[in-house]
Amino acid sequence: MSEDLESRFEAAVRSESRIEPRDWMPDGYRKTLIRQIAQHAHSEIIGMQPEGNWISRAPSLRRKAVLLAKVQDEAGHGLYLYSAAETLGAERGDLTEKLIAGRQKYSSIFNYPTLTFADVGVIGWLVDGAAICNQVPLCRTSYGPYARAMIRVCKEESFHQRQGYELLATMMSGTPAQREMVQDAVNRWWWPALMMFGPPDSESSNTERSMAWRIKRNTNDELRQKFVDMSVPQAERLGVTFPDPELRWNPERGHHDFGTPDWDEFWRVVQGDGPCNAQRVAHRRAAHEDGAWVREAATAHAAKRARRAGREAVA
Ligand code: BYC
Repeated sequence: MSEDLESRFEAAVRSESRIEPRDWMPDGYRKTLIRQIAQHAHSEIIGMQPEGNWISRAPSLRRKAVLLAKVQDEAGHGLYLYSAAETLGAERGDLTEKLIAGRQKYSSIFNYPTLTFADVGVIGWLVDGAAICNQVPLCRTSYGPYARAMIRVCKEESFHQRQGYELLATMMSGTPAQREMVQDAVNRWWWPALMMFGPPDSESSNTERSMAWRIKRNTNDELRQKFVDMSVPQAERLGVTFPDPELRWNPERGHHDFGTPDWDEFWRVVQGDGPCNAQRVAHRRAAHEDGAWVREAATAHAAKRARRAGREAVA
């Protein structure tokens, strides 16, 4: 019986059918999805902090409104993703507890500080740009609710990327000090953006299994290369450079060659020892604790409505 289920599942994955919440799935598939989707959801929620830092100091009302809307979109992405994880039997409260206890990860990129307003533009351009590269293929991931959430997320992320690029283009047509500010932000964010795609394929423990299940559709290195190739002409157009002396077009490969990110730094950040890890998690913990009364009130209200509906059904 279980062999039957397993071969039906494998055939569905091979034929590019979607696996839906009520379908049978192997335990490892379910666990891998919960791990990846939870990490993704946590990234969206923690990712509100670095940019949120600039809402009260945005240089104009227009920039403030745009930034507010973007940060709010990230909260929405977190909600779609926690909901997708719930269809697999995970509980959102439990996932949040794991995040603030340091037992689940979130993207390394959000452990770096945002020092100037140019960082807001560079996050939109490069961080959302990397997220798009990573997430467009996930619109074809094998698990239905995750794939459907990704379609909407990607539409919003591409809008975010354009707002970042537009902000930077405006600053680049400003004063020399503004141009320097943009170049400085690019210098600080370029390597961490490349690290968003995960460790090199040779060190990625999950890629092979996740690709066989069609949860991941590309390897980490394939997506990193795509991101570099996509970003170089955009940087030229903006008038900034990337801090990598090895970056150059390779006509034989038809791709850009580029240097090696500092993988020791990556693992330090992933293991909790980046510039802002402690601050990010402490802020999330405080927000969770401050929101306890809202959750209690919402639960009590839902319970009361359910009791009333029950009484009415009996009457
Ligand atoms: N940071 O075997 P690997 C966004 C972990 S936010 C931290 O390659 P996998 C946005 C990895 O989890 C962008 N940890 O893993 C929001 C694994 O550890 P565990 C977030 C990382 O899962 C606001 C170990 O390293 N996007 O969009 O096959 C504003 C070995 O790695 C990182 C997503 O989450 C990292 N960078 O592949 C703007 C997309 N990289 O779990 C933008 C969905 C790796 O075994 N996620 N690790 O303990 C993915 O596509 C995959 O999870 C990854 C990693 C490509 C990230």
